[in-house]
Amino acid sequence: MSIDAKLFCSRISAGWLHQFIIASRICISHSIHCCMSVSLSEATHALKVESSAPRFTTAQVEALFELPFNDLLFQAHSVHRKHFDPNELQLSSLLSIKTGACPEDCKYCPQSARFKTGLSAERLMRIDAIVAAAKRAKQAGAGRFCMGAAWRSPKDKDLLVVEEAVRQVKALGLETCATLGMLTQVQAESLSAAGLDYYNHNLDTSEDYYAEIITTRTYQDRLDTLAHVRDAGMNVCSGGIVGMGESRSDRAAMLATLASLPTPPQSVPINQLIKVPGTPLENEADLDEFEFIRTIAVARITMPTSYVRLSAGRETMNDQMQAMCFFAGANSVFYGDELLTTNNASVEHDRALMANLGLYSLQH
Ligand code: SAM
Ligand code: DTB
Ligand code: SF4
Repeated sequence: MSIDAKLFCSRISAGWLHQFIIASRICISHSIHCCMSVSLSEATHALKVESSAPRFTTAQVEALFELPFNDLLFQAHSVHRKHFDPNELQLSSLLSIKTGACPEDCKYCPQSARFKTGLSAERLMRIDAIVAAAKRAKQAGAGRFCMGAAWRSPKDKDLLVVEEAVRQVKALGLETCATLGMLTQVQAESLSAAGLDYYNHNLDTSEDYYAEIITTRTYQDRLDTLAHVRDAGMNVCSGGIVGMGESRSDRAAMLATLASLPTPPQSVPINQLIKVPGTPLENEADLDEFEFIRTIAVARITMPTSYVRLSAGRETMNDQMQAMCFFAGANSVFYGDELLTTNNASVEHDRALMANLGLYSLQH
């Protein structure tokens, strides 16, 4: 090919790319507009909008990922400022109330009984011990307390214990959250009646990549649990894990699915895989840091009124990386020295980081 022909081709493709970016911006801002008008009408009229058309297609979300980094961050931060105080962080503390020996085969999870991770299994904690931990979390500055159990789904007798814990934790003035596995509609209603504010149940990845990660329950099972939680009137906390070997298209598909739920989740945790020795994903390659920040930014744009939580993985992220995630629209973190069974960024470090960045905690 002659030099002129090469130049011609590169101009055509550069021009095409430019047109594509402009077209996708129009299309994306249209989607955002639709998405926000649905959310606003929901907030104002408390109506449930059950739309069959997805708010975002995977292709639209992929187009966001493809934007030049600065354009993506600018757009995400603008959306963020429109809906939130950009210097406010929601702080949630985690407690593993029942640890290990889980029958499921989630390849990332140190608590699956199928992998030798050296974790010692523990029974469901006593209510007084759970409440004591919640008091410490509140003292340290948390606004929400999230109780996690390594169950496929809770037994009804265990649910009674969790419900009493929810009542007592709530009485301390904390918001409550639980993540206990799959729920039936009746179980979701029972937790809601006990006063549970949020239920966490992650999609974890795209529908297509899901079978690479978990075989003991289906994607539809997860969507069904989210529907039960939503229908029981609780807030949904649902997100996923990145860095499990999935493609950008998988990350886009997961966010498109979350953003297109009948109501987008009120809270969206984005976890970076913690590579726990003994799990099948222990040697997974690191995800590029810019790609992680892009994922946060795209979550913010596609779910403008949701809290986006910079979740697992902060222990190994430097302050600059976390600051970029906050700029990109993350406005919630897990706060406390531990996650469920692994270390989190320490409270001491987080206090210093928040002071350094001028961030303050959301007053619930
Ligand atoms: N057993 C319940 C379930 O699976 O729904 C609740 C607890 S489970 C540990 C909650 C979530 O923690 C998982 O859905 C996953 O997103 C996240 N998680 C578990 N192990 C992780 C890891 N190694 N790295 C990042 N996130 C992880
Ligand atoms: C979520 O999305 N991440 C949290 C919470 N929801 C339950 C759990 C992270 C777990 C990290 C591995 C561990 O500590 O066991
Ligand atoms: Fe069990 Fe939950 Fe871990 Fe899966 S993620 S193995 S269901 S504790």
